[in-house]
Amino acid sequence: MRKKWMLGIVLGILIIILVYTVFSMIDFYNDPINTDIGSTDSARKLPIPALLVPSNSDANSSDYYLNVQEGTTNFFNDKSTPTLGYNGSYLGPVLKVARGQEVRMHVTNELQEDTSIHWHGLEVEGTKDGGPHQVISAGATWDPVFTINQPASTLWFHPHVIGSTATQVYYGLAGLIIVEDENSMSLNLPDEYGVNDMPLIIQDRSFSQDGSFVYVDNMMDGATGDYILVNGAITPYLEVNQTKMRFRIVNGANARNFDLRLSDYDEFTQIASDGGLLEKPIVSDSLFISPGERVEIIIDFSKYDEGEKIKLMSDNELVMTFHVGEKTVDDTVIPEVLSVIERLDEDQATNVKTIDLDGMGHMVTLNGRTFDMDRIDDNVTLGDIEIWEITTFRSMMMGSEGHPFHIHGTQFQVLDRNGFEPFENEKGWKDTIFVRSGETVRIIVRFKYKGLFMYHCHILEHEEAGMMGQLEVE
Ligand SMILES: [Cu+2]
Repeated sequence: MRKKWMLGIVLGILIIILVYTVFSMIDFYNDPINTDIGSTDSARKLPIPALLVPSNSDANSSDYYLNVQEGTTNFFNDKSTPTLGYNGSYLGPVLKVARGQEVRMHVTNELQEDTSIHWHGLEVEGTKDGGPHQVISAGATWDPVFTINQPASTLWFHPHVIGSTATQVYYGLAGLIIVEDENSMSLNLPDEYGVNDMPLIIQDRSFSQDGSFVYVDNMMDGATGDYILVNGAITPYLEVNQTKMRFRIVNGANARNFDLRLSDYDEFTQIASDGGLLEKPIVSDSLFISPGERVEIIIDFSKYDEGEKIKLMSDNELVMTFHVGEKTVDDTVIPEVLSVIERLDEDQATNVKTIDLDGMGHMVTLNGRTFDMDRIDDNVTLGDIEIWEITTFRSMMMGSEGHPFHIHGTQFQVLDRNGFEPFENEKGWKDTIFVRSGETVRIIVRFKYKGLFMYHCHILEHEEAGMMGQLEVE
């Protein structure tokens, strides 16, 4: 009896290995192009997304228009790629808003399919969140109105519609939100958009011979690509003066983590995490960022000479290159105190919940089950503080490297990682936290807005496969 049981397990494992190998080979033969776009050095200038201009000039209340549209983009000189974008062919403009401002969005879906637009990291009521419950049908317009009421931060927006979030993001739907507040504007940080304050939306994509995207939702662990794109250009370059430059970095990849560093392991300074400025700057020589997460860093180029080329790498892969130019006047500073963060008190938590993230590829579960739109997984009382214990299963054979866990409509704080203090740069506001295989991360969160909200893994293929739940705050 015991032998049969063992034989069953061994056979099971062999079948899994076989399936895995077959799917890996399918990927291999799907052979993306290896167009030589030049040397390992950057080829194209970094595109800087435009600021979205409101249709009225009232500082307290503004109307913003976004069109979700199809287009083509030239990632390579001689090939055009069918893509999606907001008000353009790929990615979208930057929505720059101030705390206290009323925002009246008008989002028109010009696609032939449903979409939605989720404001990732924004603290708003469930009906304004842009999750799967706020579908914008083909041809329709969605007009949510909300008031910005959270600290200065770098947030972003992207589709969140059941069944096509991953592909719509992959084809180009994503954009940045910059929130400013009195504190951020008083600090004299680099904050001139497009001059010394730059967005870097980092993604990876694969292409076929004709230039079109290859979206391979493979059996490995989500859709990854062979090329790294920043703001929609393959490993671009940016000309910088010998000054301090602030970069608002978004991991906009579907599934891939980036381990960022400068070519010579030179130091830079992290000033913000997902939900806003850290309490104090952190000097570092590397930075891990998982899908959905944002960081703000400052690189001081004044230590370099004119003509130097500094590379931003992810492990040993080129992300982009900085071409150092002349010395110019720089009156920006990195203050020792960036913000004051109110600590959520463990003693005030009314509930402790466990979120168990398990599996990889298409076989993923959250608390042992997959997403059901008709099921509310958690009920929360408005204003309550809860502790969520997020665990991931450590697989013996093959498993996910980990899961970037995201909660909609709120920002949280990390209490501990495997019982130890969280990393220094995880001590600020977060809305997405990477939980490595076998880890337990405890977070504390206050639910300040009513409505239905999603929580899920931000590997978009895991989310689509059902690693998502919904909570109702009332
Ligand atoms: Cu996941």
